[in-house]
Amino acid sequence: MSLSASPSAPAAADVPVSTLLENLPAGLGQTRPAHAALNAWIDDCIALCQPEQVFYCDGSAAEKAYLEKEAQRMGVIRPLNQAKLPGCFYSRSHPQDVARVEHLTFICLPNKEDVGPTNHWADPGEMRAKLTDLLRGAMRGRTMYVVPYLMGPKGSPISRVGVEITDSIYVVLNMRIMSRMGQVALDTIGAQGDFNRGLHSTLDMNPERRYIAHFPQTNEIISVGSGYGGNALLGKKCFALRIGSYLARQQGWMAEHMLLMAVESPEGKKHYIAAAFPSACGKTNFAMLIPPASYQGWKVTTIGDDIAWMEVGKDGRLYAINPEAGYFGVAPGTNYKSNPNAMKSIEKDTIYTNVALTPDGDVWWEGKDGAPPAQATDWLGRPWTPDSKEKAAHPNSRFTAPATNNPVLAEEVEWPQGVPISAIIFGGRRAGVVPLVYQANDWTHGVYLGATMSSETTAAAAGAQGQVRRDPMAMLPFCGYHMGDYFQHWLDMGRKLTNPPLVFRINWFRKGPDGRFLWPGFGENMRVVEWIIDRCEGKAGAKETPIGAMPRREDFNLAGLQGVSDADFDELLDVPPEGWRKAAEEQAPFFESLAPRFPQELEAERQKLLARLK
Ligand code: GTP
Ligand code: SPV
Ligand code: MN
Repeated sequence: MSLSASPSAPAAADVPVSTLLENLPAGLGQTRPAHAALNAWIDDCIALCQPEQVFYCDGSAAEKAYLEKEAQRMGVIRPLNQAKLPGCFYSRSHPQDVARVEHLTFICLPNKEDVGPTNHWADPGEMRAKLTDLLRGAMRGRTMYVVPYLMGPKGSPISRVGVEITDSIYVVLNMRIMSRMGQVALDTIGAQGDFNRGLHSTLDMNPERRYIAHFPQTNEIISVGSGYGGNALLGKKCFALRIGSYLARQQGWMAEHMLLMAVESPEGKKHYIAAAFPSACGKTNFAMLIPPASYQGWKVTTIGDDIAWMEVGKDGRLYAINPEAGYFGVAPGTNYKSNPNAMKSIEKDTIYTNVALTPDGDVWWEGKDGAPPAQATDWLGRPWTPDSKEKAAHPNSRFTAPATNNPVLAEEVEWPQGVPISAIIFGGRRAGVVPLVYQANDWTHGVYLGATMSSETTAAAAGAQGQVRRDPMAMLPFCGYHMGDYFQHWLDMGRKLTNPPLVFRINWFRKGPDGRFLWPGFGENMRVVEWIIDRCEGKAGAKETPIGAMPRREDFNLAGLQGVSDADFDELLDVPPEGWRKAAEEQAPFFESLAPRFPQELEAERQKLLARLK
């Protein structure tokens, strides 16, 4: 966390742990919650971790001002150029703590079979014992922060509360952007309401002592050894997705890695779309899309950019809320051309992590607007120039920005009942084979499309990049139980949905033989949205293909589109039969790996596809 972390050989011991809070204003951070079970758990954590100080967060403005000042004094954040970027701060993580760590992420259930082959399993008792040892006295000389947070709109039956206990002031400052943090959460649980318990300590940031452990049966998370992103901001992937998906199956709802957008036509008709793309595959960009100039009168607004919690409404439709209150977005590639609304969202009150710093206190990353700065300081604190061989910003460098900064934030974000979803989109990053867009024949076929999704890996997780891997529903790293049971849950939800969303598959990333993206993407993705909405309204035509319904040229709005030749368009929508036969055949071992919990209905879909491809 140090801004002066040695770039070449970062020894864990060099990284200063957060020091104690000083000059604590009277009355701030000292009010214990009025919830007996919460207090008992806090006391257990204090006894175990032995902090020097405990700070109870209330989410107030006074608290924010004080903690920002203290975090600066500790060297955890530094102010950026306040004339250019008011309220913005710069932060660097430990050089070996820059992304989610899937190999160190565990689901702890008594039966190994219940987590399935796509998760790492640990025995709950053994994992708890190991982490208890690591946490014993871990906060000596440190401040322990108690961070209550509400996931979802106030008063929503779909919303849930978590409490994160952490020794990282950086985590506190991020959680207060990413969630509805403080008193509102305590008010929601009152004296005895249910809440997720999340205990987090950075320890000494040593990757050898890093574990992200989930205990779904007790609605509990313990995370040690990392201070970054989804590893440490426990409301996000740990609670909202891994624990959330487990609770959702038990309780009959859905927790998904999906953006939520509202699309309004010139006639004033609104549709809500949920879309699951894997990490760093375009959710934030799509959620903030600006329609091209030829789309006069169309309006896209953002409800969420990463996570959706959904349940069946009385009318048999699927209703969704965004549990989050901010964006933890990928910085590289974000610019005024690709995503102007994101750029405006990060102009103020934003924390930038692992980007590059310019001499005038501004931030920079690969793919930002304009020429690269003549000189900068890279994400490791080293001098950088455009001639440097290495990237200035880490590929998984991120901004943390409040959703209220978004110029196109949807008014619906606060709706307690959520928004009714017209269409679900699954999308991956695939250079070949998968067309720009096609439609599932029905819900079951849609579940099959989600279940068979694969995508090239990105910098959002530690490990090799650009390798095609299966990522069902973009949930591979986030499903808190057996993937076969998860598919069955999707099918079961379909039976409860008398008016289900239509399901589509998209791919913005298909490449031509010359290696160039065939589709311009970003704002132009509106053309695909229009076809999808017109399908929902029964207006747009399509051709039936073995894989699903696809737009013909005459069904698709190409007016004013530049840079896509007729040949490009044909290739974007090409369904190479050999490639598809191979893909369908390669699904068999994956399906078998999930037996006996793999739903036969999805194997039947695979057989039908193979028959249609003959
Ligand atoms: P997480 O926050 O990790 O869940 O990622 P995300 O799904 O929100 O991805 P994001 O929108 O941040 O995009 C990640 C990368 O994909 C960025 O580098 C974008 O520039 C790029 N990208 C997004 N949309 C498109 C698109 O339509 N076409 C192309 N070619 N690239 C895109
Ligand atoms: C992702 O990886 O899907 C993210 C970033 O949204 S993190 O919060 O680190 O999981
Ligand atoms: Mn994500």
